[in-house]
Amino acid sequence: MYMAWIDPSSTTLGRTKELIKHGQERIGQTIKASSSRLCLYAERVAFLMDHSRSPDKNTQPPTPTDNINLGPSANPNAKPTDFDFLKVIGKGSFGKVLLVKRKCDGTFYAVKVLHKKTILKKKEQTHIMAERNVLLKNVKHPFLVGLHYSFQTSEKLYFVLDYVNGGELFFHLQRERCFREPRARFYTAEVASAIGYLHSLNIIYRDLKPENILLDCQGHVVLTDFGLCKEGMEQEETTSTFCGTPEYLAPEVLKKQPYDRTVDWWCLGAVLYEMLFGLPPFYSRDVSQMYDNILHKPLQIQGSKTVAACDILQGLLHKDQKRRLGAKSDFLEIKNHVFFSPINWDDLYHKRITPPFNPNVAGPADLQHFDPEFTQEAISTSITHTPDIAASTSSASDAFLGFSYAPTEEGI
Ligand code: ISQ
Repeated sequence: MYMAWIDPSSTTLGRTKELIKHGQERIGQTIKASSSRLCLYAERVAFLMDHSRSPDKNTQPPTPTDNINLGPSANPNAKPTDFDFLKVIGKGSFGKVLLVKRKCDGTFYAVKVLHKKTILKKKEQTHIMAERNVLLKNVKHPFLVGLHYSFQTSEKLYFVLDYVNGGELFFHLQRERCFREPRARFYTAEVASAIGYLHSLNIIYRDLKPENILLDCQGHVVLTDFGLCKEGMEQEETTSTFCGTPEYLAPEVLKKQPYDRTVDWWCLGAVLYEMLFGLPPFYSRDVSQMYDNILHKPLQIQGSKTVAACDILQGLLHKDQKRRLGAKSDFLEIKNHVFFSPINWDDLYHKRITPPFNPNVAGPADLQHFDPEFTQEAISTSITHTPDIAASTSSASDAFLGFSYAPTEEGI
């Protein structure tokens, strides 16, 4: 039973208040969302750990020194001391994303640091893991963040990624409230292209939202955290796991019913809707009301949007996954929708379309587009009481030599 609800977005003042409130809530949600993404990452790594142990060791409780199969990206010679750790640019309960500078050549990277221990606590979730791992696949696409290499110490995993400094799409969306159709179309097309590629590798992204969509220095889309995707599922297979921010949950995910790759097309619709209207579809500050809206409320499209935009939103945000746009021939259906008729997909893929907005970053270390909540945080911390031994040869002290930061509570 739900309490009586007056939709504040039905009045202009109400909608403005709602947008402000939503913006404030978003700051908190970015942190929660990061944590949910990392939770997925943890599941994946826990799976890897489970399968990298020998059968007799499988009966033993795992220890933080377990080696993890990081696949072809593993660089056994890399270590934390190779880098100067400069800023926190994202965080969640399982670890952080840090801006680093590699000492040998001065190159900036984003390094995702995950704690093996926290991941191991999630071990009970390993049954939801797919059979093969994204890390073991050669995933490379112009709109997916590049993984340069990875390494581990006894307690942590390090993923060395492209540093993308045009800011979160969400950051720009908050500043401008909403985007006009051509701009929204451009970002949606680049995102769809990346999702189509992941689907071609049997990877379901499943966690698409503005916080996961970054812009590079030219204004092209870069999706992060595809390493957290569900993968290994053939076209007809589904899964019934759940992780994500409620706003973008597809009805089947909410109902804990099996879902498939069409979940990503729902999320694409949710992102496009938010770009065009400034609020997610079915949004309510009351989470149970929002759940109810996602499950039962017909999609409402207000204002002067084109027929093509309304039609693609109706198609992508179809509550029945079997009737959703993309259910029959996946990315091809999206590509061929009239909303994307101005897009030349080949030019898009090759970045021959000039982005509609230039983030104007001064250089690779320019952090102006990142949330100060993250960037102003001192990096670490408890380096003295959580010594981390490089899994290969480095000593505990060696493992921390590269960290040029002030102590905080969690540590890197
Ligand atoms: C790369 N650059 C900036 C921020 C990031 C966040 C997560 C993953 C990769 C990133």
